[in-house]
Amino acid sequence: MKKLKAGLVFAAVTAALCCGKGNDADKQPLPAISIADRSMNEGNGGTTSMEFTVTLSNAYSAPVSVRYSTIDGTAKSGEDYTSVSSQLCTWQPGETQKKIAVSVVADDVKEGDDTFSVRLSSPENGTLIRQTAVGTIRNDDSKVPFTNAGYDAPTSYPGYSLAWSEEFNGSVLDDKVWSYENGDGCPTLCGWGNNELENYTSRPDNLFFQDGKMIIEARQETLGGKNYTSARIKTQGKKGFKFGRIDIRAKLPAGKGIWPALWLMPQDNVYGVWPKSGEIDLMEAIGSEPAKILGTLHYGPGPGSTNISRNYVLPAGTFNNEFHVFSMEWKQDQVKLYVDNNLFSTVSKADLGNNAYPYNETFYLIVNLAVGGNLPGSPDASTYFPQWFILDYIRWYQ
Ligand SMILES: [Ca+2]
Ligand SMILES: [Ca+2]
Ligand SMILES: [Ca+2]
Repeated sequence: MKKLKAGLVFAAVTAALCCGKGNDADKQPLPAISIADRSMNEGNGGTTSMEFTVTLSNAYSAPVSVRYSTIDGTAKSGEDYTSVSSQLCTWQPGETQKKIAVSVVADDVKEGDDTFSVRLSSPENGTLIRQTAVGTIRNDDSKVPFTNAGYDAPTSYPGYSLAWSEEFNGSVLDDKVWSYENGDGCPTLCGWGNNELENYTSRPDNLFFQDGKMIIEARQETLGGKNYTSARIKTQGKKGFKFGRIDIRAKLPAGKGIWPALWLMPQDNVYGVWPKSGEIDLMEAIGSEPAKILGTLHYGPGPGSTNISRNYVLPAGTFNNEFHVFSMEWKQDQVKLYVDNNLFSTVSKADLGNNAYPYNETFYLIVNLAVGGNLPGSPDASTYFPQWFILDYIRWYQ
């Protein structure tokens, strides 16, 4: 009782000290307005309401209001959520907490954890102390979005018969044919010789199967001191190739710093260490140029590579919007490269001049999806993750 009385006396004195002619609101500090981040699962149908809590530091005797708008991040309005522009949020006298609801599009398609922002502006009877909140729509899906559309190769060629094929129609990688190459290449070949930024793993997060396809997923995540993960597999010591025709049907990823490759290295270094015994890059792509692929034959005395590199640009569309077939027709003293059976590079023994021609030997296959590195440069804010390199089949005719 005594305490309460003292309090009342103090309040009265404070009021008396103040200017005297103002209303009740003048005696209170303006509340500070803050909005909190929000993170939630996307949901799997219709829409999900993402509610942001907006708080006043203290109740106020007059209405307090603020405007709010959404800003795209990796989440895009219209696609991932419904944008809001300059809406009003009002606290009635005595209220301290309000909710701002943003409608999120809930689907069953795998994506990254996408973000957008809610930004407060134009406060009335308040001051902004935390103006922007990040809303994270957490991926809760496992189905990679793609269809089987695109070029498909014939299943026979005159003069050839199928010697081997990998259809990727199962649910696990055949370890009689394939091995994973994990890590960052260190200590012997850090960054895999190209200053690549990824850590390769054999986790199902980075390589998995869906709808008769093998999918390598490049992810933006920290693991083993690297900021990206992906996968790299090879047939070294398990399956060798020499001459014939190889068809590989694939749908490529895209984006700055994304680097998918289908390539062959010599089983035995008959002519000496790289690049003397050759390297055949049947297909590699710089993700920032999604309509173009490169086909490159490396050779020469070293230590760097001499090479013959040619490219193929699609007449329409990009390599990431549907499947294409990357092929190599290979015989004694000649390698030809194709996209969708369009020849774009022929390299013959004579083209190597006085260098050893190393391609009349057995090679093994490598399939990988690199992130960053000397060829594509680093990813930037425009690069979306995850990225998917999707293989339908590898067929070898002889
Ligand atoms: Ca979902
Ligand atoms: Ca989704
Ligand atoms: Ca398949």
